[in-house]
Amino acid sequence: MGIWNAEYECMDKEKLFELQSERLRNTVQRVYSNVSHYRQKMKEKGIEPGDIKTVHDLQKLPFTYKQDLRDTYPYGMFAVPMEEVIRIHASTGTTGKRTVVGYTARDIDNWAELMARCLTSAGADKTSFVHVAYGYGLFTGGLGVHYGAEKIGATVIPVSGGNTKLQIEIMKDFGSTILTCTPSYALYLAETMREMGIDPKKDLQLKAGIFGAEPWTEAMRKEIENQMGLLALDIYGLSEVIGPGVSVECENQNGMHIQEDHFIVEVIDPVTEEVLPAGSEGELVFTCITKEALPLIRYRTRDIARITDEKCPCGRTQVRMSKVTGRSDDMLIIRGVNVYPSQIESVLLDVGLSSPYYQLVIDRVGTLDSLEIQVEMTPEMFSDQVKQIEAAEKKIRHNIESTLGLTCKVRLVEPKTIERTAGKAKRVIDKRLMK
Ligand code: DLL
Repeated sequence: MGIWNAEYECMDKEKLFELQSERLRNTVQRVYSNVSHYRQKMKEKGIEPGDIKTVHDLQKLPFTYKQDLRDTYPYGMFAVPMEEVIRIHASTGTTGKRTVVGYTARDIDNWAELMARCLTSAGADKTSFVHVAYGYGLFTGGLGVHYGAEKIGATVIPVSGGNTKLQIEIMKDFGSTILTCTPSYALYLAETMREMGIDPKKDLQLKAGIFGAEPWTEAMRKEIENQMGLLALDIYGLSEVIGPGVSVECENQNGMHIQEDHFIVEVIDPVTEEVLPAGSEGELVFTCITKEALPLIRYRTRDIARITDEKCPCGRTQVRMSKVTGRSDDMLIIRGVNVYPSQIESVLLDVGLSSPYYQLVIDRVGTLDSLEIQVEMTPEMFSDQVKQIEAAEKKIRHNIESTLGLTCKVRLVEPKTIERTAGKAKRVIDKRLMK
C-alpha cells in the first residue's frame, strides 16, 4: 500500500519533536490572544504563552472538557472571527447542548490531507471509486471522507447513509472499490447482499474498507473481511479534534497511526489526570497544533486506549493507538447514537416509573445493535391490569425514540428480578463486549 505524504508520516522523531514544539508554541500564543476561555484558564494556572517552549511543557497547560464547549456554545471557543469560518459540524451527542465545531479554509485543506493519507493507507489512488456511506450533514463522517477522496483524485460516490439495497446496487453498477461506513453498517450491508443474492467477492469490486466512528472488535473485522472479501481498516476521530482522520490503520492492522504532525497525543489516568507512561492503557487526550478555527488544547476524549511507539513495518514513524476499548464515562454508542444511561433513567422518571431498578441490555442481534430496557414494576403496578403494563411499555418506547432517536424494546419485569448489588448498580449489560 502507498503512503500519501512520507515527509510527515515517516518523519524522523527528533524532527517531529521540533515541528510539534513549534506548532504548539504558535497555537498556545493564538488561543491565549483570541480565546478568553484559554486566557483565563492559563492565568488561573499562572502561566503565559512564553512558558510553553517545547512539547515537554504541554503538561503545564489546562485540560479542555466537553463541558467547556457546552458552556461556550456555540462559538465561544473559536479562535478566529466568524468571517474566516467556512464550515460548521456538530457532534452527534444527545446530552445537553450539541457541541459545535468550526473550520477555516485551511482547516478543511488539512483535514482533506489527513483523510487522503487514511484512504491511501487502504490502497486508494486516482483509479479508486470511494463509496461514502457515512452520513453527510452535521456528522463529520461523510464530508470528511469526501474531501480526502477528492484530494487524491479518486472518484467519490457520495451515497451517504441508509437505503441499503440502493447502496448495494450502486456498489455493483458504479464499481465501488473502497467502502467507507461504520463497521456495524458494513455487516448489515453484507447481510443484505446475501439476501439479495449478491456475492461481494464475485459481483463487486470492493478491495478495502475504512470503518470507524464506533467501537468494534477483531471478531467483527474477521467477519466483515470474510463476508465481503476486502481489507478492513479501523479509522478513529472525533468532531472536536477534527473528525475522522485523527488516526488510521495501515495494511498491517496493528493499531492506528496517529497524525502526530497535527495532533499531540497523551494518555492519562481519567481519575487522577496524571499522564501515564507509554504503553499504559488510559484516556486519550489530544492537542490540536494546526487547527485555526477551533484549536483545542489537551482535549479529554474519554476514549480509553493504549499507545505504542514500536516500529511498524509499513515505514510510518507515527505512534499507534490500540482499538478503543471503552470510555471513561458511561456513554454508550448504540447504532451510532450516543446515549447515557442517565438519559434513559430520566425518561423512565418522566413516564412515572420511579423504580430505581432498571437495566439496559445491549446486544448485537444479527448485525445491528439492539437495546432492551428492563424496568422493574412497583408491586402496585404488578397487581395492575396487563393493558396498563403494555401501555407503560409503549409510552417508554415512544419517549425514548422521540427524545433520544433510538428504537428499543421495553420490558416491564416483576419486582425483585433485577439483581441487587452492594456497590454500584449494574445498569448496563453490554453483550456486544462479551462476543
Ligand atoms: O465519529 C468521527 C468519525 C467519523 C470517526 C467517521 C471515524 C469515522 P463523533 O461523532 O464526534 O466523531 O464521535 C466521536 O466516536 O470519541 C469515540 O468514542 C467514537 N469513535 C470514533 N471512531 C472510533 C473508532 C466521529 N474507530 C467518538 N473506534 C469518539 C471506537 C470510535 N470508537
